[in-house]
Amino acid sequence: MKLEGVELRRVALPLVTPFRTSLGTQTVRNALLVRVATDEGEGWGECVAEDEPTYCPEYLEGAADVIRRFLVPALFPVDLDPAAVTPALHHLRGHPMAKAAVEMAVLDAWLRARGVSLAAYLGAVRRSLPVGVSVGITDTLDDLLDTVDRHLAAGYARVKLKIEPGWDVEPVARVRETFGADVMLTVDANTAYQPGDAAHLTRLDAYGLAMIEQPFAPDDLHAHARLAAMMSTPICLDESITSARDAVTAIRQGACSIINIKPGRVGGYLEARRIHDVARAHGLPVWCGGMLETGLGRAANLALAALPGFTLPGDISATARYYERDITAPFTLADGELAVPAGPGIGIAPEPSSLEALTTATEWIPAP
Ligand code: SMG
Ligand code: MG
Repeated sequence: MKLEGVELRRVALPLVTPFRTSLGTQTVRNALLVRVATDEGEGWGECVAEDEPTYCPEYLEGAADVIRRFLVPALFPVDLDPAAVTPALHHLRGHPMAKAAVEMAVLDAWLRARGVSLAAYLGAVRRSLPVGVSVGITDTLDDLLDTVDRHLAAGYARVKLKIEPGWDVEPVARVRETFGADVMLTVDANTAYQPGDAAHLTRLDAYGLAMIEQPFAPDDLHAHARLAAMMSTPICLDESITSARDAVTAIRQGACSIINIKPGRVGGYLEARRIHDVARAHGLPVWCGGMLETGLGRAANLALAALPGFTLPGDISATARYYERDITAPFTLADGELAVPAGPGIGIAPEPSSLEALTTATEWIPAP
């Protein structure tokens, strides 16, 4: 398959409610879409980098620049198939989210041309999935309880609370006592704690959490391993894991017993599958993380999350939890589950009128 040109498209999707984490507050999702035009048809990818380099070093404008300046030019001469993308970009260091967006678009185009779904290509074993919801930090505990109540009523299988120092034990205790022991509850700190906070974090053991996600800095596996030895609550890593090799290192060091897999963070869906494979070989459950994706990224994440090792509900919520209007048809919960797209490629494409309405800029990168 030959690349004929690439469109970079910025879209702006206002969030239905502000999303506050230990990293900051977001009110709009500015997303970068990558449309590849090839001799076999087109495909769509989504870059999950955010406006600012707070979750990770990448940011949206930087990702657009590296895609335009380095990634796309490196792919023009290549006879493309999905597995050829990462090797062709290997000499360019870092920028996993930019690379993942390009790989996703190539996957979509290549699979579409062959009539194969991403789910089937990756090895999915389920057609629909129970999913979770990530609940931001709220102004008051009452707001938090109202939000959790609404999500449980909608049918979510797991609730994740964002935590930070000063917003941890009390909200967890209140949610647990209000909604009971049966709710699958987790917390995510997005690196907000210091190793010296370990003793404080062990207080969360009293609330039967399914996991605590990324309490410490991404490069501090040692602090996570030490906490794992102190706590009965399983430790899940997100920011720390950027490749299958990282995953093996973290598992060997005892730094985690669960992994949050985000294709963007690890450089694409194929590396994401490798992490799934090594975690499974070590007996670790994994789940699919979320980056407030548009319907494009969510469709692809559902395909990944349908693999057999994804035994925990992911951060793949219904469209209504994020956006009033998405660029694709909405995803809706049916009996607490989201359907895995079954059509060719990622199984969904933007709806032209929504895409136009939400687009803020487009740019065309022609073949030389
Ligand atoms: O897409 O539902 C979603 C958001 C899930 O909480 C979510 N993502 O660390 O896991 C995480 C965060 C990263 C994005 S907010 C900085
Ligand atoms: Mg996380």
